[in-house]
Amino acid sequence: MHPPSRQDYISINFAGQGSGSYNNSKQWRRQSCWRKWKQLSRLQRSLILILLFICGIASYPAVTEQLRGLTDGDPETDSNSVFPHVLPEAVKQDQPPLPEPTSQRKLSNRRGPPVLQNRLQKKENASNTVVEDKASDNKKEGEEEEVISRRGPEGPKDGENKEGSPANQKVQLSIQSVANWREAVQEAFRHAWKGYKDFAWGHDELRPLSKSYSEWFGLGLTLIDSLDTMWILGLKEEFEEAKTWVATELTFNKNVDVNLFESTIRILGGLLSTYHLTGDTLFLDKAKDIGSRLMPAFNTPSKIPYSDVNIGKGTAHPPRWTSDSTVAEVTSIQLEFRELSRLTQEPQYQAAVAEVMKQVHKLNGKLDGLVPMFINTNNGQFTHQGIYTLGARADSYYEYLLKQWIQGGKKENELLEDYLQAIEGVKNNLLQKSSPNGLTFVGEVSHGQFSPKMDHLVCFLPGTLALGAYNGLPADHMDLAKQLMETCYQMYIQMETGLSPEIVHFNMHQGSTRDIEVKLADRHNLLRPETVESLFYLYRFTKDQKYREWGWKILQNFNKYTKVSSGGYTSINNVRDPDYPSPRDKMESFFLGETLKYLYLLFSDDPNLISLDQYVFNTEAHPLPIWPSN
Ligand code: DMJ
Repeated sequence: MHPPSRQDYISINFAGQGSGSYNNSKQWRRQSCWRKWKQLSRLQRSLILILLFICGIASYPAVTEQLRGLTDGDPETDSNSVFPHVLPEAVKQDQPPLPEPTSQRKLSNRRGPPVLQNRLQKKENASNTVVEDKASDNKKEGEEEEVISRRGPEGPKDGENKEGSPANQKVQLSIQSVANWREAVQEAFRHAWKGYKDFAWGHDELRPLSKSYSEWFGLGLTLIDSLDTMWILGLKEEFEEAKTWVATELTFNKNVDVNLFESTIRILGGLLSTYHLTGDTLFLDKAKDIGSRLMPAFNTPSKIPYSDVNIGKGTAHPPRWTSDSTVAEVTSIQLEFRELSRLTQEPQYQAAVAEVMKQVHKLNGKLDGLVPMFINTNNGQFTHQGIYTLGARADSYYEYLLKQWIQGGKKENELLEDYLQAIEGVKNNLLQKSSPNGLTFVGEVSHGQFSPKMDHLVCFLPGTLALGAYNGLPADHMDLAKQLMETCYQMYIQMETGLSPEIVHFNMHQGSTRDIEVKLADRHNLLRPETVESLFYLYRFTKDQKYREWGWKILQNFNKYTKVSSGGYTSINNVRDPDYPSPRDKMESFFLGETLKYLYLLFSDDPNLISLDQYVFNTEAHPLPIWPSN
């Protein structure tokens, strides 16, 4: 194993050692120039000023042309301006190609105090209008050709951009920019894959700094999670070598405990979707193998599954300290097991997961359709009641209500009822606005008390709401989706690294100076996908280019602060310190399975590349087919 080396991080600030002296010497130089200037006669000073003025006019076009070639013109994406750290040369070369600069891009990229942003944007919006902002009107994907937004000749329309919020800003992008962004995602994937291949091949997760790996289940988790991403991104060579590993090395006949939920969404989901995309039965055979080995988890007194299964021994158990399972875990394995039954024509998989939904549907202890976080595997009742969140331990329950309904052809009414009721529950109990800028956010309720805490995990919700609205659910779900999307983006862009922390707290009292606070323990970023996932849905349904722009900013920030030069990306501990974000030395499998896949699809111009009329994504971004109606 190689020890971690500082040069491995893209984000290390070598200037940190001497930043004080850099500032001092600059100040000293400024003072001495001023003294010399004061010693000149008035005539000398006037002559110098006139000369400078003439030189400035003469060189203006050349200078601007030159700058265009060097930077995208955005102080934030220009790595040495806002974040004054020094990047190692080798790492700089790893940066993806920069897109064509456009005036609108520059406007939308501005960070800084939200109040100031709003003021600036109000002014800018008054003079720059881009017309295309197609709201969701339940058009089928691909029915209308995508229009890249263009500046309208007629100027601003009535009602456009009145609020001046970043959410209402219109963005124009060139086709070339977006093509470059797709390439940048492919490049990021290749870079991540290189690290995995060089140091973690066949293991669960890459540890990019120590150039080693970590095992969770010992099943090549990253490789399996990445299969369909490689297929979608068109990385054929990489896909073929991974497929060879699956064919020759992957075995589930192992004496290992795996988590039912994690192995279902990542392994079973990954194999099923790869089977559908490729038609290669290798993946279906492997999916059947892991699916049947997970079934002992359902042998409990209540039929609510245990959290852990030994896939070699065929035994299952709850965690050592409790007989409870997590609600999100037992209710977010349904898409995969239902699909396995459909493909194999063996009903036991679907029956097992349907039983869980049936029981949860009937349970007492919900708050307006919102579920607690734990359920007991002996008596099938909710436990530790009183906490209601859309974050960890409950999140994908809501997502899978909607997605099962879509998967099954919108016939299963109980799923729809539970979903609609839960969204009303969110609106009535968890939705608030922050101060001073009125960002809409989803908080939590703990024993009757509202807490303005929001996990990054909750950022799946804008995408899910938008998907529901696209499938005919109330239009106000789309309005809420747009508001929450803005909030999730602000969770990134208001941080010094431009990357979201794991958890934020919103200010609600009048007189607050900033909307978002982050506690010390919550400052990490695990390369999670939820925000870019939602950006993908919002873009697909609205065709508003700003969502792509936001995704591009996020990808750039991942590249700036989490990319490891020898290969791979790393989770970081501190999104508030651009000089030393404190890498964690771990690349989660969902970075390849989800984050990069959603980014690529966000930048794709082909609505038929995983059409949302044909596929529904599981909670690990593995697309599964919507069942044909008969
Ligand atoms: C993934 O495993 C899935 O997206 C899951 O639903 C939530 N946690 C991670 C990503 O954040």
